[in-house]
Amino acid sequence: MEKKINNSIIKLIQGNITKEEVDAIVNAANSSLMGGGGVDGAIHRAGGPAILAECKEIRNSQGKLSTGQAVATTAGNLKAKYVIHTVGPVYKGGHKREPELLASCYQKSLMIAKEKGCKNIAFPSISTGVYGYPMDKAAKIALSTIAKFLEENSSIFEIRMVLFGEEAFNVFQKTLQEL
Ligand code: AR6
Repeated sequence: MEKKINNSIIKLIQGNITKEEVDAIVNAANSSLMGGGGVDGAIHRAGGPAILAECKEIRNSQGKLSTGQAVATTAGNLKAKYVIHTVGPVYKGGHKREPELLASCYQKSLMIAKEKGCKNIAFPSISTGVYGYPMDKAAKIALSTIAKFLEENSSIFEIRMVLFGEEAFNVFQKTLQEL
């Protein structure tokens, strides 16, 4: 399933994000930047120690990464040039600025990818695992933020949302159809 916006395309893919061959892979990290489970664990395992080494340097120079912010590192052994680490909000009912912070993750990651000259980028569904964001609400925010970026910027040509499992894929598909 895909949707064209200007000269760019949003693609929905069901699979494992570490297998994507794109310029940038986005990681659903935590503020420590020291790795974790879910996508974060999978990216560090597949990408090797070079990613954590650079995360440590960033941590030492800038401190923790705030929720809604993003930062790029090498992609190590992954078939990408960069991993863009972003920290999604923990879902606490939706009234603690979660929607705005989740939108910021997509927006900031896309701005970094643009600055780095990336032509394509793969996102996981940020915050919808350990951080508990309801998939339907997260899908609306993810896809509308990406669409807005593509309406305003023409430098990134392909944005892939890589969904883990059929349920997530179906929710994103329905949301993209309604966009
Ligand atoms: N490829 C694509 N999607 C995946 C993969 C994968 N390999 N693995 C999981 N998902 P999560 P969060 C989906 O928990 O909610 C970590 O410990 C998963 O099904 O990875 O932002 C970090 O260190 C879910 O839909 O990220 C943080 O502490 C989505 O990716 C914390 O989890 C996000 O799930 C961040 O939690």
